[in-house]
Amino acid sequence: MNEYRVYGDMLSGNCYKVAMLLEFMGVPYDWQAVDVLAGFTQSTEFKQINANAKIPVLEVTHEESGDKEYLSESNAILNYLAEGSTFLPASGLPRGRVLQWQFFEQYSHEPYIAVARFIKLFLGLPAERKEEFASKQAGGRKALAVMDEQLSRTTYLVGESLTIADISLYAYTHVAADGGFDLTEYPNILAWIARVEALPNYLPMRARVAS
Ligand SMILES: N[C@@H](CCC(=O)N[C@@H](CS)C(=O)NCC(=O)O)C(=O)O
Repeated sequence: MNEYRVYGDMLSGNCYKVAMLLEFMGVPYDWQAVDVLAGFTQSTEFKQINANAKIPVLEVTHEESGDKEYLSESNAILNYLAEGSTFLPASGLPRGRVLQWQFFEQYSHEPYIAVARFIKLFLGLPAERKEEFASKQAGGRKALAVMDEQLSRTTYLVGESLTIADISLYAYTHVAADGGFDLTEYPNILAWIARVEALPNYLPMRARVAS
């Protein structure tokens, strides 16, 4: 079996997605904590494994050769790891819909909800970023409404069982309050969050964060 190491920060939803999937799949992995605020992602050393200087990065050590390869972009990592499992439909429209939600997450959800959360929670809402924080609210609410509508019709985002589409969107949605969003306006999202959290091997975001 290949060996996996994840370079990440558990408070980053993009990194947490990867840990969440590995736990759901019961696949062993090593977690390498990276401190973004301390600037490690910008180091020459780190840029050798991701020229784009961002976490998460998955390190894959091949069983036979011992060679190491690296994969970045959280949703690409989820697709690679979930291949052949119940978390990724094998083909056709269900597979297309997983990708639909993952592209939605990166373009219409994360740039609003994750960025608002970063400005408020990590930077403490400094005066010079208050306008930017406010500008994220409408887009974030629109994304949540789109999800809530889908979840009024299906148990999970793509049908009746959990896929990596849910993992991609759960990561920042369940902590959207950190970015100033009121999830009580979205009852179907709240019910979906409770369903995800009741699944076997569910890993809470704060599981590996020192208190
Ligand atoms: N599209 C990327 C986004 C990754 C990303 O923005 N990572 C942040 C942490 S959440 C990061 O590493 N920031 C460090 C930096 O930009 O210097 C993904 O989904 O993996």
